[in-house]
Amino acid sequence: MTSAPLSWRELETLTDYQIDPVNGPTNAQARLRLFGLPQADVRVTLYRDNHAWCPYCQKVWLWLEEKQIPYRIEKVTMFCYGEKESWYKRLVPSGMLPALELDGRLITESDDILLALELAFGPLGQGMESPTVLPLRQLERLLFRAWCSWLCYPMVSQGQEQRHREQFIKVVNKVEYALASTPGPYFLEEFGTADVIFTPYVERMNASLYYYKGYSLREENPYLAAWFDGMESRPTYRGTQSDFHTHAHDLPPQMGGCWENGEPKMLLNKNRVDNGPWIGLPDVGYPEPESSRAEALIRVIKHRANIIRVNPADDELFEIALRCALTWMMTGVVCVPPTGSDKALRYLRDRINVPRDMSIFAAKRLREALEKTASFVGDEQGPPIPIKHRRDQDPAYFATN
Ligand SMILES: N[C@@H](CCC(=O)N[C@@H](CS)C(=O)NCC(=O)O)C(=O)O
Repeated sequence: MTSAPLSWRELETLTDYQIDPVNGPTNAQARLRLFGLPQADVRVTLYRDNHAWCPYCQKVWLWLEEKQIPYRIEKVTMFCYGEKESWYKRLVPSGMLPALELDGRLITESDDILLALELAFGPLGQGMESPTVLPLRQLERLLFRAWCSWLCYPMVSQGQEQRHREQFIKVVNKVEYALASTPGPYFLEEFGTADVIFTPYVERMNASLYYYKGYSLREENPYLAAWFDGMESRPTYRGTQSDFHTHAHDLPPQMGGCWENGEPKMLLNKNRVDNGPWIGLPDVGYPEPESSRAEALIRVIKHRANIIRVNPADDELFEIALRCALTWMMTGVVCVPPTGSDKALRYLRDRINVPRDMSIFAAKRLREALEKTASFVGDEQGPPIPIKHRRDQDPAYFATN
Protein backbone atom coordinates (compact mmCIF):
# COMPACT_ATOMS: atom_id res chain seq x y z
CA MET A 1 0.00 0.00 0.00
CA THR A 2 1.31 3.45 -0.85
CA SER A 3 0.65 6.66 1.07
CA ALA A 4 1.05 10.37 0.53
CA PRO A 5 4.34 11.76 1.90
CA LEU A 6 4.32 13.81 5.08
CA SER A 7 4.42 17.60 4.74
CA TRP A 8 7.53 19.52 5.84
CA ARG A 9 5.62 20.67 8.89
CA GLU A 10 4.74 17.06 9.80
CA LEU A 11 8.32 15.98 9.20
CA GLU A 12 9.58 18.74 11.50
CA THR A 13 7.62 17.22 14.38
CA LEU A 14 9.55 13.96 13.99
CA THR A 15 12.94 15.32 15.02
CA ASP A 16 14.16 17.09 18.10
CA TYR A 17 17.82 16.44 17.31
CA GLN A 18 20.07 19.24 18.38
CA ILE A 19 23.62 19.73 19.54
CA ASP A 20 25.38 22.79 20.86
CA PRO A 21 27.94 23.41 18.09
CA VAL A 22 30.01 25.74 20.26
CA ASN A 23 30.28 23.82 23.52
CA GLY A 24 28.92 20.39 22.59
CA PRO A 25 30.62 17.45 20.86
CA THR A 26 33.07 17.87 17.98
CA ASN A 27 31.16 18.81 14.83
CA ALA A 28 31.89 20.07 11.32
CA GLN A 29 29.32 22.87 11.41
CA ALA A 30 30.78 25.02 14.22
CA ARG A 31 32.33 28.44 13.55
CA LEU A 32 33.42 28.83 17.14
CA ARG A 33 34.47 26.27 19.73
CA LEU A 34 34.62 27.29 23.37
CA PHE A 35 34.46 24.08 25.45
CA GLY A 36 32.59 26.01 28.13
CA LEU A 37 35.20 28.79 28.31
CA PRO A 38 34.52 32.51 27.78
CA GLN A 39 34.97 33.95 24.29
CA ALA A 40 37.68 36.27 25.61
CA ASP A 41 39.90 33.16 25.96
CA VAL A 42 40.04 32.60 22.19
CA ARG A 43 43.62 33.00 20.91
CA VAL A 44 43.36 30.76 17.86
CA THR A 45 41.65 30.93 14.43
CA LEU A 46 41.77 27.81 12.25
CA TYR A 47 41.39 28.31 8.49
CA ARG A 48 39.98 25.04 7.26
CA ASP A 49 38.35 23.73 4.07
CA ASN A 50 34.61 24.12 3.64
CA HIS A 51 34.19 20.40 3.04
CA ALA A 52 35.81 19.25 6.28
CA TRP A 53 37.79 17.02 3.92
CA CYS A 54 41.41 18.28 3.88
CA PRO A 55 43.55 15.68 5.71
CA TYR A 56 46.08 18.23 6.98
CA CYS A 57 43.23 20.32 8.37
CA GLN A 58 41.78 17.23 10.09
CA LYS A 59 45.10 16.76 11.90
CA VAL A 60 45.03 20.28 13.39
CA TRP A 61 41.27 20.15 14.00
CA LEU A 62 41.55 16.92 15.97
CA TRP A 63 44.48 18.25 17.98
CA LEU A 64 42.56 21.40 19.01
CA GLU A 65 39.50 19.33 19.91
CA GLU A 66 41.53 16.89 22.00
CA LYS A 67 43.25 19.71 23.90
CA GLN A 68 39.98 21.68 24.16
CA ILE A 69 41.66 24.90 23.05
CA PRO A 70 38.99 27.53 22.32
CA TYR A 71 39.16 28.57 18.66
CA ARG A 72 37.36 30.22 15.76
CA ILE A 73 36.89 28.48 12.42
CA GLU A 74 37.05 30.22 9.05
CA LYS A 75 36.01 28.01 6.15
CA VAL A 76 37.75 28.28 2.78
CA THR A 77 36.93 26.72 -0.61
CA MET A 78 39.44 24.23 -2.00
CA PHE A 79 40.45 24.75 -5.65
CA CYS A 80 38.74 21.67 -7.03
CA TYR A 81 35.37 22.58 -5.45
CA GLY A 82 35.12 26.18 -6.64
CA GLU A 83 36.59 29.68 -6.44
CA LYS A 84 39.09 30.30 -3.64
CA GLU A 85 37.99 33.30 -1.55
CA SER A 86 40.01 36.42 -2.44
CA TRP A 87 40.39 37.42 1.24
CA TYR A 88 42.12 34.08 1.84
CA LYS A 89 44.46 34.51 -1.15
CA ARG A 90 45.51 37.85 0.32
CA LEU A 91 46.24 36.13 3.64
CA VAL A 92 47.87 32.99 2.18
CA PRO A 93 48.85 33.67 -1.46
CA SER A 94 49.31 29.94 -2.29
CA GLY A 95 45.73 29.33 -1.10
CA MET A 96 46.93 26.23 0.78
CA LEU A 97 45.16 24.92 3.85
CA PRO A 98 45.30 24.68 6.77
CA ALA A 99 46.49 28.00 8.18
CA LEU A 100 46.21 29.09 11.78
CA GLU A 101 46.37 32.41 13.57
CA LEU A 102 47.77 32.26 17.07
CA ASP A 103 47.77 35.51 19.03
CA GLY A 104 47.64 37.36 15.70
CA ARG A 105 50.55 35.42 14.12
CA LEU A 106 49.76 33.48 10.94
CA ILE A 107 51.24 30.00 10.58
CA THR A 108 50.95 27.62 7.61
CA GLU A 109 52.10 23.99 7.18
CA SER A 110 50.29 21.61 9.47
CA ASP A 111 53.42 20.34 11.24
CA ASP A 112 54.60 23.89 11.97
CA ILE A 113 51.11 24.66 13.23
CA LEU A 114 51.21 21.73 15.63
CA LEU A 115 54.68 22.75 16.84
CA ALA A 116 53.49 26.31 17.50
CA LEU A 117 50.39 25.02 19.31
CA GLU A 118 52.54 22.77 21.47
CA LEU A 119 54.71 25.73 22.45
CA ALA A 120 51.67 27.77 23.39
CA PHE A 121 49.49 25.11 25.04
CA GLY A 122 51.74 22.13 25.78
CA PRO A 123 51.94 18.82 23.90
CA LEU A 124 49.15 16.29 23.40
CA GLY A 125 50.70 13.24 25.06
CA GLN A 126 54.23 12.89 23.66
CA GLY A 127 55.03 15.95 21.52
CA MET A 128 55.94 16.31 17.84
CA GLU A 129 59.70 16.32 18.42
CA SER A 130 59.86 13.70 21.12
CA PRO A 131 62.19 10.76 20.32
CA THR A 132 59.23 8.37 20.52
CA VAL A 133 57.07 10.37 18.10
CA LEU A 134 59.70 11.25 15.46
CA PRO A 135 60.14 7.68 14.12
CA LEU A 136 56.35 7.26 14.06
CA ARG A 137 56.03 10.44 11.99
CA GLN A 138 58.55 8.95 9.55
CA LEU A 139 56.59 5.69 9.45
CA GLU A 140 53.41 7.61 8.63
CA ARG A 141 55.11 9.26 5.64
CA LEU A 142 56.45 5.85 4.50
CA LEU A 143 52.94 4.43 4.65
CA PHE A 144 51.56 7.46 2.79
CA ARG A 145 54.08 7.02 -0.05
CA ALA A 146 53.41 3.28 -0.37
CA TRP A 147 49.66 4.02 -0.50
CA CYS A 148 50.06 6.70 -3.21
CA SER A 149 52.29 4.43 -5.31
CA TRP A 150 49.66 1.73 -5.29
CA LEU A 151 46.52 3.85 -5.65
CA CYS A 152 47.40 6.92 -7.66
CA TYR A 153 49.18 5.54 -10.75
CA PRO A 154 47.72 3.43 -13.53
CA MET A 155 49.11 -0.10 -13.33
CA VAL A 156 50.49 -1.35 -16.63
CA SER A 157 50.53 -5.02 -15.66
CA GLN A 158 49.25 -7.51 -13.10
CA GLY A 159 52.81 -7.90 -11.87
CA GLN A 160 53.15 -4.20 -11.17
CA GLU A 161 49.81 -4.15 -9.33
CA GLN A 162 50.98 -7.09 -7.23
CA ARG A 163 54.35 -5.48 -6.41
CA HIS A 164 52.73 -2.26 -5.24
CA ARG A 165 50.24 -4.18 -3.16
CA GLU A 166 53.06 -6.16 -1.52
CA GLN A 167 55.09 -3.02 -0.93
CA PHE A 168 52.13 -1.38 0.80
CA ILE A 169 51.42 -4.45 2.94
CA LYS A 170 55.09 -4.56 3.94
CA VAL A 171 54.78 -1.05 5.39
CA VAL A 172 51.41 -1.92 6.98
CA ASN A 173 53.20 -4.76 8.75
CA LYS A 174 55.63 -2.24 10.24
CA VAL A 175 52.64 -0.23 11.44
CA GLU A 176 51.13 -3.38 12.93
CA TYR A 177 54.42 -4.08 14.67
CA ALA A 178 54.54 -0.55 16.13
CA LEU A 179 50.96 -0.86 17.39
CA ALA A 180 51.59 -4.34 18.80
CA SER A 181 54.44 -3.04 20.93
CA THR A 182 52.21 -0.83 23.09
CA PRO A 183 49.83 -2.11 25.77
CA GLY A 184 46.72 -0.27 24.51
CA PRO A 185 45.25 0.42 21.06
CA TYR A 186 47.33 3.54 20.35
CA PHE A 187 50.76 4.20 18.85
CA LEU A 188 52.24 4.98 22.26
CA GLU A 189 51.17 3.99 25.75
CA GLU A 190 48.86 7.03 25.95
CA PHE A 191 46.79 8.52 23.15
CA GLY A 192 48.61 11.55 21.68
CA THR A 193 50.08 13.45 18.73
CA ALA A 194 51.28 10.28 17.01
CA ASP A 195 47.70 9.00 16.74
CA VAL A 196 46.51 12.37 15.45
CA ILE A 197 49.21 12.32 12.76
CA PHE A 198 48.23 8.88 11.49
CA THR A 199 44.48 9.57 11.54
CA PRO A 200 43.72 11.48 8.30
CA TYR A 201 45.53 9.24 5.85
CA VAL A 202 44.86 5.92 7.55
CA GLU A 203 41.15 6.81 7.36
CA ARG A 204 41.54 7.67 3.64
CA MET A 205 43.56 4.49 3.01
CA ASN A 206 40.88 2.36 4.62
CA ALA A 207 38.24 3.87 2.32
CA SER A 208 40.15 4.09 -0.93
CA LEU A 209 41.80 0.66 -0.85
CA TYR A 210 38.46 -0.97 -0.03
CA TYR A 211 36.84 0.78 -3.00
CA TYR A 212 39.61 0.83 -5.62
CA LYS A 213 41.63 -2.28 -4.71
CA GLY A 214 39.29 -4.62 -2.81
CA TYR A 215 41.63 -4.48 0.20
CA SER A 216 40.14 -3.90 3.65
CA LEU A 217 42.84 -2.31 5.80
CA ARG A 218 40.69 -2.30 8.92
CA GLU A 219 39.49 -5.89 8.60
CA GLU A 220 42.77 -7.49 7.55
CA ASN A 221 45.02 -6.03 10.25
CA PRO A 222 44.15 -6.74 13.89
CA TYR A 223 46.22 -3.98 15.47
CA LEU A 224 44.96 -1.36 13.06
CA ALA A 225 41.45 -2.67 13.75
CA ALA A 226 42.00 -2.11 17.48
CA TRP A 227 43.46 1.33 16.74
CA PHE A 228 40.35 2.31 14.73
CA ASP A 229 38.17 1.08 17.61
CA GLY A 230 40.28 3.10 20.06
CA MET A 231 39.94 6.21 17.90
CA GLU A 232 36.20 5.72 17.61
CA SER A 233 35.89 5.59 21.39
CA ARG A 234 36.79 9.31 21.29
CA PRO A 235 33.96 11.80 20.54
CA THR A 236 36.59 14.12 19.04
CA TYR A 237 37.46 11.60 16.35
CA ARG A 238 33.82 10.68 15.72
CA GLY A 239 33.10 14.34 14.98
CA THR A 240 35.78 14.51 12.27
CA GLN A 241 35.25 11.00 10.84
CA SER A 242 34.16 10.54 7.22
CA ASP A 243 32.60 7.56 5.43
CA PHE A 244 33.72 5.36 2.52
CA HIS A 245 31.39 6.98 0.00
CA THR A 246 32.64 10.51 0.69
CA HIS A 247 36.32 9.55 0.59
CA ALA A 248 36.04 7.30 -2.46
CA HIS A 249 34.62 10.16 -4.49
CA ASP A 250 36.50 13.10 -2.98
CA LEU A 251 39.95 11.56 -3.33
CA PRO A 252 40.39 11.30 -7.15
CA PRO A 253 40.44 15.05 -7.90
CA GLN A 254 42.64 15.71 -4.85
CA MET A 255 45.13 12.95 -5.60
CA GLY A 256 45.20 13.36 -9.39
CA GLY A 257 43.33 10.07 -9.86
CA CYS A 258 42.70 6.75 -8.11
CA TRP A 259 43.03 3.56 -10.16
CA GLU A 260 40.77 0.52 -9.79
CA ASN A 261 42.29 -2.94 -10.17
CA GLY A 262 39.08 -4.50 -11.54
CA GLU A 263 39.37 -7.60 -9.31
CA PRO A 264 36.10 -9.36 -8.31
CA LYS A 265 36.36 -8.29 -4.64
CA MET A 266 37.03 -4.69 -5.67
CA LEU A 267 33.99 -4.67 -7.96
CA LEU A 268 31.79 -5.99 -5.15
CA ASN A 269 33.11 -3.41 -2.69
CA LYS A 270 32.67 -0.56 -5.14
CA ASN A 271 29.08 -1.56 -5.85
CA ARG A 272 28.32 -1.73 -2.14
CA VAL A 273 29.83 1.69 -1.36
CA ASP A 274 27.96 3.26 -4.28
CA ASN A 275 24.61 1.51 -3.99
CA GLY A 276 24.44 0.17 -0.44
CA PRO A 277 23.68 -1.35 1.91
CA TRP A 278 25.84 1.19 3.75
CA ILE A 279 25.17 -0.10 7.25
CA GLY A 280 27.81 -2.72 8.02
CA LEU A 281 30.62 -1.31 5.86
CA PRO A 282 33.97 -1.30 7.68
CA ASP A 283 34.13 2.50 7.71
CA VAL A 284 32.73 2.57 11.23
CA GLY A 285 32.73 0.08 14.08
CA TYR A 286 30.79 1.63 16.96
CA PRO A 287 27.05 0.99 17.40
CA GLU A 288 24.61 3.25 15.61
CA PRO A 289 23.29 6.07 17.82
CA GLU A 290 19.51 6.20 18.22
CA SER A 291 19.51 9.75 16.86
CA SER A 292 20.96 8.98 13.41
CA ARG A 293 17.69 9.34 11.44
CA ALA A 294 16.60 12.40 13.41
CA GLU A 295 19.98 14.01 12.71
CA ALA A 296 19.71 13.30 8.96
CA LEU A 297 16.17 14.72 8.92
CA ILE A 298 17.05 17.99 10.64
CA ARG A 299 20.00 18.56 8.30
CA VAL A 300 17.82 18.06 5.22
CA ILE A 301 15.05 20.26 6.63
CA LYS A 302 17.57 23.02 7.31
CA HIS A 303 19.03 22.96 3.80
CA ARG A 304 16.02 21.80 1.83
CA ALA A 305 15.66 24.93 -0.34
CA ASN A 306 19.25 24.65 -1.62
CA ILE A 307 19.11 20.86 -1.89
CA ILE A 308 16.05 21.17 -4.15
CA ARG A 309 17.47 24.10 -6.12
CA VAL A 310 20.79 22.41 -7.02
CA ASN A 311 19.18 19.09 -7.96
CA PRO A 312 19.09 18.72 -11.76
CA ALA A 313 15.44 17.55 -11.63
CA ASP A 314 12.34 19.72 -11.75
CA ASP A 315 11.95 21.38 -8.33
CA GLU A 316 8.34 20.34 -7.74
CA LEU A 317 8.94 16.72 -8.72
CA PHE A 318 12.03 16.44 -6.56
CA GLU A 319 10.43 18.17 -3.58
CA ILE A 320 7.72 15.48 -3.46
CA ALA A 321 10.25 12.68 -3.99
CA LEU A 322 12.44 14.00 -1.19
CA ARG A 323 9.50 14.06 1.23
CA CYS A 324 8.69 10.47 0.20
CA ALA A 325 12.25 9.41 1.10
CA LEU A 326 12.17 11.26 4.43
CA THR A 327 8.75 9.81 5.28
CA TRP A 328 10.09 6.30 4.68
CA MET A 329 13.23 7.02 6.69
CA MET A 330 11.26 8.27 9.71
CA THR A 331 8.15 6.07 9.67
CA GLY A 332 8.83 3.08 7.40
CA VAL A 333 5.70 4.00 5.43
CA VAL A 334 6.14 3.48 1.70
CA CYS A 335 5.35 6.51 -0.49
CA VAL A 336 5.94 5.92 -4.17
CA PRO A 337 7.65 9.05 -5.56
CA PRO A 338 6.75 10.65 -8.92
CA THR A 339 7.82 8.81 -12.07
CA GLY A 340 11.26 9.95 -13.19
CA SER A 341 12.43 10.98 -9.72
CA ASP A 342 14.75 7.96 -9.28
CA LYS A 343 17.61 9.81 -10.96
CA ALA A 344 17.08 12.91 -8.81
CA LEU A 345 17.00 10.93 -5.56
CA ARG A 346 20.23 9.14 -6.50
CA TYR A 347 21.83 12.48 -7.38
CA LEU A 348 21.37 13.54 -3.76
CA ARG A 349 22.31 10.07 -2.43
CA ASP A 350 25.69 10.53 -4.13
CA ARG A 351 26.30 14.02 -2.78
CA ILE A 352 25.89 13.63 0.95
CA ASN A 353 29.23 14.55 2.40
CA VAL A 354 30.44 13.24 5.77
CA PRO A 355 31.17 14.92 8.16
CA ARG A 356 30.42 18.24 6.39
CA ASP A 357 26.67 17.60 6.19
CA MET A 358 26.04 15.10 8.97
CA SER A 359 27.68 12.29 10.91
CA ILE A 360 28.48 8.88 9.48
CA PHE A 361 25.37 6.95 10.61
CA ALA A 362 22.99 9.78 9.73
CA ALA A 363 24.43 9.77 6.20
CA LYS A 364 24.04 6.00 5.91
CA ARG A 365 20.36 6.24 6.89
CA LEU A 366 19.72 9.08 4.46
CA ARG A 367 21.49 7.33 1.56
CA GLU A 368 19.44 4.21 2.38
CA ALA A 369 16.14 6.13 2.31
CA LEU A 370 16.98 7.88 -0.96
CA GLU A 371 18.03 4.62 -2.62
CA LYS A 372 15.03 2.68 -1.34
CA THR A 373 12.59 5.38 -2.50
CA ALA A 374 14.31 5.67 -5.89
CA SER A 375 14.04 1.89 -6.34
CA PHE A 376 10.22 2.11 -6.16
CA VAL A 377 10.20 3.91 -9.53
CA GLY A 378 13.31 2.85 -11.40
CA ASP A 379 16.99 2.06 -11.61
CA GLU A 380 18.26 5.17 -13.33
CA GLN A 381 21.45 6.55 -11.80
CA GLY A 382 22.05 10.27 -11.38
CA PRO A 383 24.67 12.12 -13.45
CA PRO A 384 28.08 10.61 -12.72
CA ILE A 385 30.20 12.13 -9.97
CA PRO A 386 33.04 14.06 -11.66
CA ILE A 387 36.54 12.73 -11.08
CA LYS A 388 38.67 15.68 -12.18
CA HIS A 389 36.97 18.27 -9.96
CA ARG A 390 34.03 18.47 -7.55
CA ARG A 391 32.43 21.70 -8.64
CA ASP A 392 29.09 19.90 -8.31
CA GLN A 393 29.82 20.47 -4.60
CA ASP A 394 30.73 24.15 -4.88
CA PRO A 395 29.92 25.65 -1.47
CA ALA A 396 28.77 28.83 -3.23
CA TYR A 397 25.50 26.97 -4.01
CA PHE A 398 24.79 26.38 -0.36
CA ALA A 399 24.26 28.34 2.78
CA THR A 400 27.56 28.46 4.62
CA ASN A 401 26.40 26.45 7.59
N1 LIG B 1 52.39 20.41 3.63
C1 LIG B 1 51.10 21.06 3.79
C2 LIG B 1 50.15 20.40 2.83
C3 LIG B 1 48.80 21.08 2.82
C4 LIG B 1 47.97 20.71 1.59
O1 LIG B 1 48.41 19.95 0.72
N2 LIG B 1 46.78 21.25 1.55
C5 LIG B 1 45.90 21.05 0.42
C6 LIG B 1 44.62 20.39 0.84
S1 LIG B 1 44.83 18.79 1.50
C7 LIG B 1 45.48 22.41 -0.13
O2 LIG B 1 45.26 23.34 0.61
N3 LIG B 1 45.34 22.54 -1.44
C8 LIG B 1 44.80 23.72 -2.04
C9 LIG B 1 43.36 23.54 -2.38
O3 LIG B 1 42.96 22.41 -2.65
O4 LIG B 1 42.63 24.51 -2.42
C10 LIG B 1 50.64 20.92 5.23
O5 LIG B 1 51.05 19.96 5.89
O6 LIG B 1 49.90 21.79 5.72
